[in-house]
Amino acid sequence: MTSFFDGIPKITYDPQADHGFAYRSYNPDEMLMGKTMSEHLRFAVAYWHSFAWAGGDPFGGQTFERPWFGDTMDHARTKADTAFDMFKILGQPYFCFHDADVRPEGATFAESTARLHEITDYFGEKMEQTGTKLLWGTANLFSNRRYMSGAATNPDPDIFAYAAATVKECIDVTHKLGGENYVLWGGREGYETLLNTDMKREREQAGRFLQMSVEYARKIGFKGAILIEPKPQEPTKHQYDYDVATVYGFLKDYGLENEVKVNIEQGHAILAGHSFEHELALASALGIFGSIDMNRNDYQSGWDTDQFPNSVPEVALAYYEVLKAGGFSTGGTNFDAKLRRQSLDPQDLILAHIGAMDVCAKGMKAAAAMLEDGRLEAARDARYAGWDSARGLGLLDSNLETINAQVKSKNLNPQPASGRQEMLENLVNRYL
Ligand code: XLS
Ligand code: NI
Ligand code: NI
Repeated sequence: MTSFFDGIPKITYDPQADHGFAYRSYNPDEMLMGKTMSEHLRFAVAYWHSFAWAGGDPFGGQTFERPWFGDTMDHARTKADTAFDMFKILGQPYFCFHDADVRPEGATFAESTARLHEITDYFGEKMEQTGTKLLWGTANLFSNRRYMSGAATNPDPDIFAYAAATVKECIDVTHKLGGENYVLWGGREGYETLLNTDMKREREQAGRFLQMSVEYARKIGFKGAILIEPKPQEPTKHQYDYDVATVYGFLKDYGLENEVKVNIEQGHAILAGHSFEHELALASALGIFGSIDMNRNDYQSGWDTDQFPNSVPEVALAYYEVLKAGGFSTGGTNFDAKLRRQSLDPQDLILAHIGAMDVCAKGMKAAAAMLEDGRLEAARDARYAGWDSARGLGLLDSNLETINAQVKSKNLNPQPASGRQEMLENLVNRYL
């Protein structure tokens, strides 16, 4: 153990604890609908926000002081040691990382790559010792200045090539560590101004880049899911992976709708003008639901503030859609969330995760109760019952002329029925 978390005990389920270092709702072994809570929720810690982010905002730089901040491989190992100490304390099953979070950038591509392989070998040993698994790996194709005009969508083919070469290495290390998914978030795949942008060309580059990534992952036998993470804007003014519907259209265009799924982030859904549950329900309806990033935005500032979840009703509605989609298979609940920049202390990092896991556990239990009760689904089924009748089923195979003749001959005069929204909302509130 490093000394960073000294004095902080291993967190266990203890609803009566008279201190903050206990789970009050998250009992990993508790059974719910035939699975343990740990299997339902599949929690992951995001390496970047917890261990690489220094507390900056647009008006000020670093507020956090961490012994692993620095650009040597020794720093990278101390960072890994501390990260795995935290994983042991929290006992969450998974973590996620980008290449740039875990190794210092080298002077050349070859040096960066060698460092990535070296540190991920070190991860491999630690994963074996602790039992922590990799939910997903990804490449950071947005922080370095070379990516200021995009990675796959860059006007310079050499930058496309550099990004493609980097993704190959990141898929390799994700595969090596038994990662269950590989994520692509198009951080700068979009534009700032149409005045200098050829949108048609950029979209085609992004489509081919994704095809190449899928081809390579399958070629090396990577069995995990490949996920796109939609986001409408930030950092670019307009991003091509705007939301689930846009991503689906893009996947169809490039023949990838059966190969690629989505990693849906709560805050990104809000930025796109949707609710989180809308994005989840749509992904499930389209057959591309993969995984979630469970971090919220500040509703007043309208920005991707990456806060830990703390609203049980919001989380419950999201997990209701996850359960209806059949639950997670390769996916899980990643906390792509960072502390507030005034939360300087080691204990803040632990408390943030404890709170988030408890909120998710409460939300998951409420969602399961809503589903098991069955009244919400029964009301929905009743609303569409006409479509299950012979007449409803026949209608979609008919045509306008036949339908027109039937409406006239039957003298049809349909009457509207109540949608019962308030009744359904009241029902939901009984479980929260
Ligand atoms: C940024 C994204 C990012 C991805 C991984 O807004 O959420 O953190 O999850 O690159
Ligand atoms: Ni985000
Ligand atoms: Ni994210």
